[in-house]
Amino acid sequence: MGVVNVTPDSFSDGGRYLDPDAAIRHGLALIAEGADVLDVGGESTRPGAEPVTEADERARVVPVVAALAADSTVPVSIDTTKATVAAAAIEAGASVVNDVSAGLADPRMLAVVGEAGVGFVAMHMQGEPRTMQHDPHYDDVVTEVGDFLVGRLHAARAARIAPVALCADPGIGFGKTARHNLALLARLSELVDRVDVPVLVGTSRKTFIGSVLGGASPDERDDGTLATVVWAIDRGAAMVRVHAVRPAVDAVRLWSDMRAIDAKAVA
Ligand code: PMM
Repeated sequence: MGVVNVTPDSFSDGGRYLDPDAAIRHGLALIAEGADVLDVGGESTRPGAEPVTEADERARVVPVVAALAADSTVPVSIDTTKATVAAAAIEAGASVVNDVSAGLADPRMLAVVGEAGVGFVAMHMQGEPRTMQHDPHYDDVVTEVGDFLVGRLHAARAARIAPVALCADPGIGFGKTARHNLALLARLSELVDRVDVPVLVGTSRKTFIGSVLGGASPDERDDGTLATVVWAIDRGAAMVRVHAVRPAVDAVRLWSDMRAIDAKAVA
């Protein structure tokens, strides 16, 4: 899943693709690099981000979703917590709604997705973006994130979202310390086994990678991101959400060939 942020303030690429034409060109470039899904977002969810109005968010994403859905063969996902933005993006051609609040931020979200018959990504977050990094706490992060996701998937099914249209995401960096994120990745197989839907993992350029690497800036985190991409896929993730698509595609291709070869049969 390639990230297309149409925002002035996302932590890793804010402002680069605020112009719709630049965002569309970027999305098409990510497809050429091998993206299987494009995730278009118009509201930054970085820690401390201020909310945007529904009208502003819609104006940012709809032209980009419409152009990418018309010009490309890959599904377009809309990264939003607002049901009206999701509905407008679906109308413009989005076939997946990626909601970092798993349908909790807007009481109409699950119904909009269920009625439209599109895909839904339910992500775990503790708190809300403005304050989520103020001292996040868990007794057992992996169990609690798993409990949350199981509950939200149940709510999604109750809203008539088809079981095959669902995806779950542990929400790396959303109300979690670096150790929480590392624990979620270390025990990712447990989550994959618990939720009976494909798991999406988004580690790309996140702060915990900078922390492990001694303060690397977002632009310096793509190499570290790759280690987490290969790890997540190896532990059963069905999809990874990344900014730099080509290196991730190459790394997963190598992982796949190493895994497939019958080494004992090679002389
Ligand atoms: N991360 C961000 C935004 N949306 N959606 C899902 N499902 N999972 C994520 O990990 C996720 C997301 C924040 O990253 P960005 O600002 O680089 O888009």
